[in-house]
Amino acid sequence: MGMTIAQKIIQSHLLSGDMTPGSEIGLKIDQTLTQDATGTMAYLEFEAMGIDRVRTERSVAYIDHNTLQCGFENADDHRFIQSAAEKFGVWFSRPGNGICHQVHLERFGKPGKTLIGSDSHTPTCGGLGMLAMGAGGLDVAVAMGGGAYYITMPKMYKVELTGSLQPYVTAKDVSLEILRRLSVKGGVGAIIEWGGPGVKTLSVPQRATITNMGTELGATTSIFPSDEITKAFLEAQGRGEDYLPLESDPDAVYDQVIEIDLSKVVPLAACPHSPDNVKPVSELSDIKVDQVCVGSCTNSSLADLMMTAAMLKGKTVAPSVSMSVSPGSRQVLRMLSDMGVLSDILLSGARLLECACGPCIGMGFSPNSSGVSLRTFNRNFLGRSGTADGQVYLVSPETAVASALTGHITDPRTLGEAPQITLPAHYTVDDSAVLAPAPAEKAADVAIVRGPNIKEFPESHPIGDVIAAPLMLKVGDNITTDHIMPAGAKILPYRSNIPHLSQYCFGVCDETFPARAKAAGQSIVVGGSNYGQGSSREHAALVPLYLGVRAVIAKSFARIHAANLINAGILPLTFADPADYDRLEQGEALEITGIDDGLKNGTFTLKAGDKTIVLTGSFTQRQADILKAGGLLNYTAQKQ
Ligand code: MIC
Ligand code: SF4
Repeated sequence: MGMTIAQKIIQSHLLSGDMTPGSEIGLKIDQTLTQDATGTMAYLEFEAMGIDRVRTERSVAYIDHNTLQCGFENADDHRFIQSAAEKFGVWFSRPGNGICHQVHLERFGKPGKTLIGSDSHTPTCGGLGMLAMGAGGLDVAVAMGGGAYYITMPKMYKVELTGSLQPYVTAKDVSLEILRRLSVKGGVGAIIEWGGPGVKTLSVPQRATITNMGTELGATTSIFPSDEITKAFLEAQGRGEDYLPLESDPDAVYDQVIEIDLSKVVPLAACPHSPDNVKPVSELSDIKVDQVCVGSCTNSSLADLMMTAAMLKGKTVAPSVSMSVSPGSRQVLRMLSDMGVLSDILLSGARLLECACGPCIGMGFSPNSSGVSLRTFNRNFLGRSGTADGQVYLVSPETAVASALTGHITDPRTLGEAPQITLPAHYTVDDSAVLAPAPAEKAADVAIVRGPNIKEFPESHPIGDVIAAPLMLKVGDNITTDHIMPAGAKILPYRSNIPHLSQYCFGVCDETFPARAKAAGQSIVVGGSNYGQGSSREHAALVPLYLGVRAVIAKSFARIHAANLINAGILPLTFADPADYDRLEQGEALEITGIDDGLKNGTFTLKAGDKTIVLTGSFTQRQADILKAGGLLNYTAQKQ
């Protein structure tokens, strides 16, 4: 039987397991990336594992999230990561060099290789034909040490593209179209492969926008073939030698095939507060816009910003709109400047922000009270912008600029002819902001610089046969990691200080949770379906662990979060009958019994008063051993 692109890469990297969907496989990881908001923890974990140097082909540490330095905390973390990278053999991308996914795509991603990153949008490099996945920091630390990365063998979905995009319709609209069709749960347990004749009409940056936003479908990852367009991109980046052609076999079998005719896609917007709440832009034209932000790892490539500049040229942003532009990398910024088009952005009244995540993660540029913000980003979860009642819409750069000019949501096709963008044959390459690690023989001399904001890990406990604890919080469907552990400029500086972070845990749902959980000592959280969607942040497991959460019971879990819970030693269980969710009430005393047997046979018993409820959880021997050891760090230490 023929193979899909992903199956080919998996097969060539398989360290354990068999490739039957649903079973656990261990993969050899060629490259890793970290960013600063998750990286501090990842390098502390790597250090705790006692390994001297990374054993990957390439590991890169980026500083791109926590770049507002309103105190010593972020600056200290940057220094910590820089020194850890130097010592452990990791390349260090300095603050200001750009967003991890954009820079990795430009400079390091390679077709046919595996990449994991402590950031959920790591699939961006799938645009180059790489098997790239988001993971918790601890999983990245293990992979840096040469250990396997374990996932459940995914199903294979194919999106068959035909036709080509109409003027002013973009790869972002394609991402929104698939979110409209499949929802934020539609890709769970699957790898989404993009193919068909329409693929040849999409550049690598366009493909990367699509694989980036595949994360919002809950997919394990998304991937494009590696073809002559990939080759041209790599050559233009001065690294033609990294090219490897890759395509699926003609008789490859997919579990689901979705067809999209690119010529029928229209400008779309994801309305508040979910990336799958998608409507045509043309139906939203009554909505007044207060803020417009162009940037983020989804839409900050040179092509995106050349289009932004061309549309702004000679015009001014409407007086009622505040607009920002954040280039994805220093390469993008430099080339805009060298081409002379940066001034078209500046003269329009847009504010130029640094090459970083910025407003996407609430790191500045929050909207006004109840303000409508149009963003070219990938997530519009409630409160993520930093303004609790901000109304965030996700759109393409073209729709964003058209709306910035008119002051209301505007279909760019109403502006007349679209500017033609011609990408340069060569990108200007300057890797001087990526610092090489110390050579192995000098590594011992490098001292790790640690600031006072770095606090100890929360203590995890081996799972026993019974967990008896109150139901401390009951939440609904699609709870994101931004609900569990919010981000934003005020909280992000404390990513290496779990006790401090804990005050904000579940703050979006119930501000009283941290104090109640701490007072109770031990507790259980109950959620609906797709619990923990969104970010890869392991803080959404480590902070509940610190507050005494011993188990989470949900209708279903998002992939990375479930792995993070197990790694932290928290038991993630699902309802055998989802209707039982309605039988539980916040505050009641719960007892999960038969855990020892359940870890083997997948069935657990929950008692709540006189109710008996069946819970399920299928754990591999490895996962059961991690839970029994009290988390992955303890398990790894015990194995050494
Ligand atoms: C995000 O987009 O939510 C983040 C911030 O990049 C996260 C990582 C984090 O929480 O640090 C992600 O996507 O994994
Ligand atoms: Fe940064 Fe936003 Fe991309 Fe996350 S989604 S990596 S915060 S730009």
